[in-house]
Amino acid sequence: MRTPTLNTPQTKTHAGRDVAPRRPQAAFAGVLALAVALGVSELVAAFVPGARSLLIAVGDMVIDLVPGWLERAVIATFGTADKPVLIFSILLVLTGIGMWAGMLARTRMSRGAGIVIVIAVVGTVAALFDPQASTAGAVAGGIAYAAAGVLSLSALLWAARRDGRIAEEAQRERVRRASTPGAPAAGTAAANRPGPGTATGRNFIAVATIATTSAGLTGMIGRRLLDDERINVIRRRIRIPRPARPAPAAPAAARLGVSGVSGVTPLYMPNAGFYRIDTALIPPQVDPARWSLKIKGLVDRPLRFSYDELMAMPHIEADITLVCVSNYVGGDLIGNARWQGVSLRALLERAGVQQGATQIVGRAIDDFTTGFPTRHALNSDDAMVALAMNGEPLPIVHGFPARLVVPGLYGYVSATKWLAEIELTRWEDFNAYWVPRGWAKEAPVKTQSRIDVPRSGTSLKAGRQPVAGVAWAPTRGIQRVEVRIDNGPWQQADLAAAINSDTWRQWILPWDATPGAHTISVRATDGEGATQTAVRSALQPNGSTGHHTIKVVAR
Ligand SMILES: Nc1nc2c(c(=O)[nH]1)N[C@H]1C(S)=C(S)[C@@H](COP(=O)(O)O)O[C@H]1N2
Ligand SMILES: [Mo]
Repeated sequence: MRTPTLNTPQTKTHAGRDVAPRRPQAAFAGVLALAVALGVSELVAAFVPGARSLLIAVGDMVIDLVPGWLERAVIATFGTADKPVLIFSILLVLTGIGMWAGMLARTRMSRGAGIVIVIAVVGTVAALFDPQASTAGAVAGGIAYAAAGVLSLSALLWAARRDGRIAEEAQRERVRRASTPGAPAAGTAAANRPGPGTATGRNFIAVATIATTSAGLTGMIGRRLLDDERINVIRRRIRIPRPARPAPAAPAAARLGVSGVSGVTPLYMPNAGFYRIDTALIPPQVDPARWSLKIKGLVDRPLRFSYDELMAMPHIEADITLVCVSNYVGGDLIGNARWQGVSLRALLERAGVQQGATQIVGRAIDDFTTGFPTRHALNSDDAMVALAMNGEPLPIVHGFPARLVVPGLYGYVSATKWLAEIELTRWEDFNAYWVPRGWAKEAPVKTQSRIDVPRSGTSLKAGRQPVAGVAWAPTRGIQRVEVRIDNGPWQQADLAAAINSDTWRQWILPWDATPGAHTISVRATDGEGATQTAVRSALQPNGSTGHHTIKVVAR
């Protein structure tokens, strides 16, 4: 029987050939290479002006391309977790692609590299469509991504091959020794059993560790820098001037400061707890020094204001409740705040609104748009370009440095955050972001009421129990709130004093809870005498209707 030794021609040829890495190892290398590339892209996005994080750019593109119904379905399913869900999905897809790239690169490096480059191109194209990116920045980000991905993929596979060769030599060495008398014969299972050398070798572990560390570090550092640190520092230094027209202090009676009524929504929602809804995957980071607000379109004098100019103008202050059209009955996509800024009417008067300018379009830095009838601005003392919210500069997520706030209109048609332009146009000449996605073009906030105490689905002590909550009908005000227990009569609740007709109003009804299960409903009547309908309607196209109804058990 012929004994293979290191000297046989057969093994020489074999030793000369490259040993392909094992499949799982190659797949892992592909995933890791994409991770390194992503980390580098985050870092470039943080340091190169006009560059975008590839992940964010692709995510934003997905949000933009996804049909409106799907976007809403995702928001309905995942709520405000929609963004993490999107990022997670993209990462999942990238993991799959990374495994594929690694497997291809196992036998042909150029194929694996090709896939990395294709991803870089997709990311670059996504960034090029991003109004917040520059061409040079987008391309620089793409090149950095491709280079980092291809380099780390080759390094990882090189290390794996090297480990493979070392393992193979060790194997031959064992086989050679095995051919000595007393050892298992060559070709038997014992001789061919893979030795420890064929497990993931030292070189691969070393390179993979370096790759993992650098992916983690660059990704984390980049993300930290991107995540509003720089702009937040600027923002925190800004001092808000005293408003020329301050809002009157809310009457003490506007708060249900009744002891024992915990869980009632605060009259002013603190900024940190204020709901956030927008299409931006990461909130635009706007440096106020490089920002300006344009007023253009059908105006006599197109204008442009710097941040400092707006801060130096006379400010108004107003309490306005902001509501999202996607707030289902009983939902919490609503908040009340004290806003401060420049009167929208005053700005429009300076620009000179022309005849026929029936629509005001608010365009954001990220190209999101809102649109509403011009009369809402001209008829309102409180509609404004807001610069401050509850006494501080607008938080970044709420539109820093400036946003629109218009009483009585759902946010999606009016409350443009990260405002860049106000354009006057004709009603029929422009449809804002959500309109072609199936939402109403005109969207006044519907009269609604909500039970905050007790919480639905809870059990409580039988006996005296307050039922309390909020009701709103911005611009019309709340005239009456009624509560119905089980199938009893509608009972009138006590109303806290109103701040003004644009804000929500707290209400309370003392209730003698009898033991057992109960259903509690609420309905409000607005300042014009119209009572909320019981008919349940979908969110689309212009906001839900129906009574908020909860179930509790008293023991
Ligand atoms: N730039 C921008 N502004 C935007 C949006 C957006 O997606 N992008 N969403 C609007 C919607 S739908 C609502 S309800 C309000 C929410 O404002 P908030 O996040 O400050 O509560 O912002 C509006 N302004
Ligand atoms: Mo909204």
